Amino acid sequence: MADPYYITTAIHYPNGKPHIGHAYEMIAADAIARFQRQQGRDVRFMTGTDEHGLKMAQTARARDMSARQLADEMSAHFSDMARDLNISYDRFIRTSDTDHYAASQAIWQAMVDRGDLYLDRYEGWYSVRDEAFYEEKELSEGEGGVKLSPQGTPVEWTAEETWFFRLSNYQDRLLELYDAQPDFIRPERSRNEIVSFVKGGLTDLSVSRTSFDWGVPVPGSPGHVMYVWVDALTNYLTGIGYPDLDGELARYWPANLHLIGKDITRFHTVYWPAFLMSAGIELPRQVFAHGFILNRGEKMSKSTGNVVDPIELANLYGVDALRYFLLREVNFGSDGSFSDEAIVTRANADLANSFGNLAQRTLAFIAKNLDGALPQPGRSDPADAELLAVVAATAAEFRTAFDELAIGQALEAWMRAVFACNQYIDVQAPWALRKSDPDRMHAVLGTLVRAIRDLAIIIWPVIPASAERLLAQIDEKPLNMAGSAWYDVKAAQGYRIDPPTGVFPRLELKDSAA
Ligand code: ME8
Repeated sequence: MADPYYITTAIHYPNGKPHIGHAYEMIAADAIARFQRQQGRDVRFMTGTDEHGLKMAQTARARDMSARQLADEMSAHFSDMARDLNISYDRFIRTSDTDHYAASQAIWQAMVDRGDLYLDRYEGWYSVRDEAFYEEKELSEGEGGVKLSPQGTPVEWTAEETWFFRLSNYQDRLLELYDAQPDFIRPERSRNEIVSFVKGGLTDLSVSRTSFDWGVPVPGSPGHVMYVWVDALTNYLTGIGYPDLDGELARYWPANLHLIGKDITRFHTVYWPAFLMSAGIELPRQVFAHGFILNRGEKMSKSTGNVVDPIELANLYGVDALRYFLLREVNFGSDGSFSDEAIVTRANADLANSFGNLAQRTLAFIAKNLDGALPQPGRSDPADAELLAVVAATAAEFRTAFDELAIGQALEAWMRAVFACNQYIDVQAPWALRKSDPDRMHAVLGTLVRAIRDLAIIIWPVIPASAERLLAQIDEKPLNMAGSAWYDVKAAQGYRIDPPTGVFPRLELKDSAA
């Protein structure tokens, strides 16, 4: 049976509509999930919405609706977006799902059984926007003397009786973990930040609230709901059947990858492993913190009014142009910026003018001049084998880079092979060979069809719909990794290429802000 691979995104707060940062995270995770499926892994891919907590409760109150109504309304925007962006998740989890309550209460009970939870009075700083507690020493002063969290959000003084988790007991074990498993936190910047945070000492964590009731009830403690991050993190277990340890959990846990944004690294690499250690559950293999997407270099916020609707961008330029742009242009793990111009320029240069043009020229030529029949072996030249060797080397480089989550590097390698094909077609000029040397023309076109097929399969995880459309023109599928046999089978079947319609339209600049 295929090797399992479990990948998750963060679950997103549905207190408003999704923004491009949410889209980016889903797209990156989807590309990784598809890549792993292509490698033959049995992939389980989960995304969803994080619906409890004070932020949701307050937003709902301001809109004069219940938190559940708000969650229902907004969560649908996230699942719609996932569908529109072609996100191939296996489960879209909502933390208001019934099975999630059972899972959260089970992990809570396991932490109680370990002796890690106790009741005490909490007094300290809380940021509703981050749903996070902070220590005085972490705060800075904003305009008008307002205290701000390290994320720049306002904090308020909070005092209530709550349950505490003995996080302070886990400092040594966490440092051992980071040491023994250097890949547990990636990239390096996040790892360093977390190691120094934990070295600085850990205080116990307040893990329940009594001032509102929109959350998972604490078992046996009326009036307390769990701190939203306790139940939120548990979603990764709910999705594979916890507390049942024998079913899907036995197969898919530990998760191979939690993909998250850099602002929530602490929750995933300090709190989450500590909760799991306490509950006696294995730890995920890796947490990767991607960077932030900026709008023309600026942080997006409702108050600045520069928040862009990802669906609008996808409608303007196409889902695959957006997917390709985000994964090609943003160095994975660092921040990156987008603008309408940058999307159009990148999609036109790489997809329309390079890969699209290559495929269109080749397939249209075959449809017209060979009546669509796949080219015969013809008279070969070392240049043919050289080109196919470049493509094969690219496939290998792409695989290695993608496996390492060096996604931008993988796409650069792919692009280099596309260039090599374009150079080949220009030098070999099959259109000039039609009359002068048809035998050679066959060999050139046959080489190109094979190269195009391989390049479309390689790029499929990133631009699945376009790659599938292109592959359909040569009767091929993205999950068929068996290389050259395909060509001979199709040729023997007498397969004919229809006059192709272009898969990558040339984009014109529009204005998503308009
Ligand atoms: O943090 N660019 O939810 P969230 C890139 N519910 N990524 C961004 C981004 C941006 N501009 N803005 C946000 C939460 N993100 C919690 C997670 S997980 C158990 C609970 C990322 O809706 C952010 O870093 O605020 C996070 O990974 C995800 O989007 C959801 O953010």
